[in-house]
Amino acid sequence: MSGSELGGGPEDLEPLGRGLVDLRRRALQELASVRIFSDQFLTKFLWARDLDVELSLKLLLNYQRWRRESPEISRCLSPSSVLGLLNTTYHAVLPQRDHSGSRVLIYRIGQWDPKDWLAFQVFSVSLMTSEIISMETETQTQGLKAIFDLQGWSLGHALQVNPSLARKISSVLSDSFPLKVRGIHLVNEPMFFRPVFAMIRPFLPDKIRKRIHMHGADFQDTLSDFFSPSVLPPEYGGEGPGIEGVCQAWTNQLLQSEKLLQQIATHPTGDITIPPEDCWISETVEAEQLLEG
Ligand code: VIV
Repeated sequence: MSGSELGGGPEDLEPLGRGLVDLRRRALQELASVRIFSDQFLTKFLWARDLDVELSLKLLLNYQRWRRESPEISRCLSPSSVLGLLNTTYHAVLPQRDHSGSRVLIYRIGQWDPKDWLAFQVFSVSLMTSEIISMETETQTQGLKAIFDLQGWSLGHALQVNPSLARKISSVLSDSFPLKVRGIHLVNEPMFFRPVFAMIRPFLPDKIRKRIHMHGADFQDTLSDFFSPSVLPPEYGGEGPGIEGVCQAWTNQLLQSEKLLQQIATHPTGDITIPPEDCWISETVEAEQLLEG
């Protein structure tokens, strides 16, 4: 018997709708101080876990915990504060998705001068981009692929990636941010990047490990097995728009999102469709309610 024959009841809703009902109930149970979650917000967690409610709930709880435990990154989402880094053409989201609809991100680690920018500031760039692209419906279902160009990786970079930061990197890659990581491609990685990778790898689940590809210096031969030339900039063996232009365009996109990112950073749950004061019961409000009641 199909749901529509039964009439009424949540079994009538389509899978996403049913997931929303269940996830909201479970999430409000687990997070006692939160009063409300929007459909828009919960949808990100459901798609990131293919509508599995228990896995989505775990991801939502991990996201909340990650934000709490990494305030130096999660509370400082301000593109203008890292404009100097962005202007070095460190990062871009390519204008075109790949053949499967995944977003394609490029990080040019060599553009990051570790004397000028601390690792948590560099990390915040990734978090800002992640927050923005995770609002896109197609990205929610098709995920992302990231290319890391490690040309210029130095001891100065390596020294900034301590075990605590390595843990934070592996957390967001595996189960603390509502985005499907469909591929990580390292290009131009030098030999002495290996010890840093060895610090991150043990914390990654097998599923993600299998999606990490090391292409080395001859990356042009193998990167094209994963990305069609029409998508990639010429600097990465493609025929798309050049890297400088795409970095500048994404920097502009980030700058235009300054207010939005600021809201996310200061919001108690990150669900900015709900006004912060309506979203959770703070201890002071609870105390006031007790007095009133
Ligand atoms: O931030 O889906 C040692 C991805 C990344 C994210 C976030 C999300 C995400 C794929 C990362 C990748 C980059 C937030 C949601 C982990 C930030 C990294 C910042 C540090 C400071 C860069 C240092 C260089 C790394 C290079 C290799 C990293 C790969 C093994 C991922």
